[in-house]
Amino acid sequence: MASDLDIAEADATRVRRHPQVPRRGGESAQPVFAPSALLRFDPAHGVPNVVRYPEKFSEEAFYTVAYPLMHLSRCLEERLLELFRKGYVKGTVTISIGNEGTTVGMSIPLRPGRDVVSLLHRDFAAHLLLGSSPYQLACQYMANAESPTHAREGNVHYGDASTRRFPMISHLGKMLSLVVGGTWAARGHGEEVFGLAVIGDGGSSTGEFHEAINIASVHKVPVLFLVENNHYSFSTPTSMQYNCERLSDRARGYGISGRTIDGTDAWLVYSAVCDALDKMHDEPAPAILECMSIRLHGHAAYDKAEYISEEQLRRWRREDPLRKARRKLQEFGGLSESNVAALEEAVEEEAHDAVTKALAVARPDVRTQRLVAYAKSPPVVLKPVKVARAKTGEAVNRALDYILTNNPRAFLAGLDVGTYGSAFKTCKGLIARHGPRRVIDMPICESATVGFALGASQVGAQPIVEFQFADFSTEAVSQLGLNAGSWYFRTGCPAPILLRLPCGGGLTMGAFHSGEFEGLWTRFPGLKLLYPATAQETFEALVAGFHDRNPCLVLEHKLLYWSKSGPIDFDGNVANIWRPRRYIEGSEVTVVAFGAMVHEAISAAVDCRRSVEVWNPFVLHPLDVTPLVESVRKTGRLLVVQECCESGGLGHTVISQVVRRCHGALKCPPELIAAPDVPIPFAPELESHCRPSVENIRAGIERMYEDR
Ligand SMILES: Cc1ncc(C[n+]2csc(CCOP(=O)(O)OP(=O)(O)O)c2C)c(N)n1
Ligand SMILES: [Mg+2]
Repeated sequence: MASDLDIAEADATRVRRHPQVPRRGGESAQPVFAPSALLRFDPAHGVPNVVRYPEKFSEEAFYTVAYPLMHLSRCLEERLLELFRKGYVKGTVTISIGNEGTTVGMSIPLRPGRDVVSLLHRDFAAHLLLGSSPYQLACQYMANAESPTHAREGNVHYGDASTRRFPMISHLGKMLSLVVGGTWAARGHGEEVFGLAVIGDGGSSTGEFHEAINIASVHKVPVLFLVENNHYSFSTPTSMQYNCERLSDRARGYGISGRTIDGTDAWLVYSAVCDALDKMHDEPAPAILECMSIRLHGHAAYDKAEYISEEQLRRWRREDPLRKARRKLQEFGGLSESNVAALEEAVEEEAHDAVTKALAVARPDVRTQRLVAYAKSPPVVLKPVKVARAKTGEAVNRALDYILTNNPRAFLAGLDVGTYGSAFKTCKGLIARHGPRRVIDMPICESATVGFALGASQVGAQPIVEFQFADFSTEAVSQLGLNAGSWYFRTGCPAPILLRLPCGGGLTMGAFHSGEFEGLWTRFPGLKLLYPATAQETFEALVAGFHDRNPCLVLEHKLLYWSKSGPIDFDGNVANIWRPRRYIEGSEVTVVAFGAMVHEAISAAVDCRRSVEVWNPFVLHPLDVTPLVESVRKTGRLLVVQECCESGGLGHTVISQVVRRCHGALKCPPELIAAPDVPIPFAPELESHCRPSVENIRAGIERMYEDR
């Protein structure tokens, strides 16, 4: 056990002097200043050896770490800009020159691999502080064979998801909710962690900024929302961006604290971040810290910033955080000009070496690069489940209960899924059995809810998200389709999230509560999509989607919830779930249908003078049509039924994929039965006119026998 003396000593060292720092005025008494020791970037461990929270630097020691890093960042970025102009770096280069004070100050306290972080496009130095070497960053910008994203992403779209430094996507604001989810989940697992979510003055206008802060505040998640306010969003001045005095004023509206500081003063930023972490430590809650920063360049390499006056630029140059830090280093460290110059020379050499080494690396080789969108899922065998008869909605409830019972890190989030039991009552009783921490009523914010789930999935949680209606999943197109869908491809880390979409028409709910959207969601590589039609399939789809290591959407047709029932006999073999389903065997016509249309197709087939085979692909994405092709080779006729409008569904894809593989077997052109290309009408007469019916299907089958 530690003695009182040990504890007193430990307290005394909490505010630390860096061992390399010569004391004020003591330059000659110390060994020659050793900058390379301050900038040790070991690729194995990756992070510079600096004091992290809760330990704190003294101001004097702070600059010995901050200044070399700021200088290194600037040297590297200037070099990368030059390489962009020469064609070695592609894409958009948005550099952080002018923002080094904010980005270095904010990231020094954070614990790499522990705190959950999302950085922005002006945070180059923060990557250096949180685990990337100058060489790795140079390779990333050059998109070469050693790029840490395997050259799949470029420049600032970079991080390390495995160490909780989530890589930004272009869509500003979208990363904020991931930090909230990751921090929430890690703390739920008993970890003492904080989140840092960085955003610009422009990005603060996005809906996700509001959604993410709101969730964090409701759930008391200690995330610091740090706004890098550099007065411009590309060319748009802040006067055209918002109408409050300070962006930190918005904190009041969320019931949290907010503060605005000078972001060109690295020590001030560092101290403010440490203060915020202290507060969050005592009482977990988010906060907004607005750092008034500057941009000493155009928005990106191509932008000459002609919209900023010379006078303004002159003022900003006087505020250059690097020059300020240099002065402080000299003032506090008592370093002579030659000491500082030696330090800078060593830093410049470090930057030069990294870039030179990266320039020598080969280009990525298309023959060896495996461009894979999906994470592999190991085979899982689970407890079997047998239920004599269950309604489809009950199958949902049983599957969710089964998942939550057997997976302590699983949680369900959605609108009204708690006490109310969700809009269609499929979640009834789950909150009573599993508690409010695992069955969570979310605010209305579909995009941030998906982001929250994605972030949580990165720290070992197993999220299930219910969209109240599939129609509202359109709110999360960028978050789910672009961010979650490409996550594995970009980061190499799986993103296991189960997403439930109660969908479909027939309930007289009109254009905004009746959609299916299978055509939309199959647009995104990296997502999986299942569409069950029976109680058994529904149970299986949810279990399979949950155990998959990719974001997996399950379409649940609302009409089937309480109108159709059947047995559930799950043998526990998850791998076996991922296959198309055949309901009726036949020899003359292959009918392919999804969701509720399966039941219409079966009715049409049963009472038909032709021998009809009915299939459901079940896994709509990625689609494997092999069994359908075999069926069409046998029957020579293909008819696809989809509930949604002709141009919005998957029918054309099924037809094209099948026909491309067996067109020689076809006895007549394939048929597609779909709703007309109009929004789903409200009145029952109009809706049922649009929805494909048993009669439509039967007529479609007969058309295939007509002499055309
Ligand atoms: C949602 C979205 N719309 C448009 C863009 C294009 N874009 C990239 S950076 C940028 C300006 C961002 O301004 P700000 O948030 O203030 O950050 P700064 O560039 O000033 O650091 C814009 C409009 C984007 N990335 N995301
Ligand atoms: Mg800005």
